[in-house]
Amino acid sequence: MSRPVEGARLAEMPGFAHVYSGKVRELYAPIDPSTGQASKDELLLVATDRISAYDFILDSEIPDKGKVLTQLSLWWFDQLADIIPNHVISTQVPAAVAGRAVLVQRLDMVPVECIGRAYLTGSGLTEYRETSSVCGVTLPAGLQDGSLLPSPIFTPTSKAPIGQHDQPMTYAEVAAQVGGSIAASVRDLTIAILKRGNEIAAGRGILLADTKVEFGLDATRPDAEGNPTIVLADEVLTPDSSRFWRAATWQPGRAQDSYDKQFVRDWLTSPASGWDRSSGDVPPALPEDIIDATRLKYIEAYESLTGRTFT
Ligand code: Q0Z
Repeated sequence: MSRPVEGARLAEMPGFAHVYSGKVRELYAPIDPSTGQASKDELLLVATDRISAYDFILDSEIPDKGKVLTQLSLWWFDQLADIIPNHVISTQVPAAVAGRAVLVQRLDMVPVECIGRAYLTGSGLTEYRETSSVCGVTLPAGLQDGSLLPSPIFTPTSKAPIGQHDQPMTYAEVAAQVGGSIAASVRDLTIAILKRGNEIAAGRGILLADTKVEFGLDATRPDAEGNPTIVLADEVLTPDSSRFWRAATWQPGRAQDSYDKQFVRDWLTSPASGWDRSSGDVPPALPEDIIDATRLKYIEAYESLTGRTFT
């Protein structure tokens, strides 16, 4: 990574204890003023303006990216509310992180990256070319990069430590790890979320090729059989958790342009950047015009999907 995540932490967060740094987000726990102890029930999830490309966190930030993605996630949670409850408690957060943080219910996380794919690309395409299947799901012959799948598939991965790549799992492996009931639920929920996402996005000129969702368990809300309630956690259907493609230029048989990061990728791999992707060197900082154009892409995605103006 091109710089220590530690140095990117957000200062001035009295009343909150830093818990964890992700690649582009930070996790804090509210401190109970009466006991001085970090809460065990709530977390503050903060989206920064950091951006990754080609598996590097770049030195440049994209202004407003954290706000746009947080507001988009919140909008999607509402669109999905009839499918699954979500972890959001409040958007009343410290001024330092206004608009890009949410106070959430701390859950027992299901230790599986739940990936749904509506179109074939990336690691799914690589596995398909080697085995005619993805995560144990057999697919028809003749699919290409970007092909629409006959129906959305569940291709879970095991969570790997930061910096390492997640490993594909079969559905049977998920069931062995979390039990058959939770496995069937997270599989069906992942596909239902991706289907709803695409139903809504299609009318707005955007395809959601695939998405990663995370679920948590709320044992304080048992269902009729005594099973914990499954809750949608983390972010949902954002460009950081999903591949967004422009419907108008979708064309199977070639790599699709990324809706949000294409200017970044094109510049990094152009002679203008002076960067060699295969060198192992960290990528250079982005020029201002690439930063500005990318910021506008995130805002455009938010405004197209939600029909709202980003402020
Ligand atoms: C999410 C992550 C990061 C943001 C843990 N509701 C929840 N309950 C318990 N744990 C989590 C959540 Cl969302 C949880 N992550 C991923 C890391 C910033 C989200 F640094 N990890």
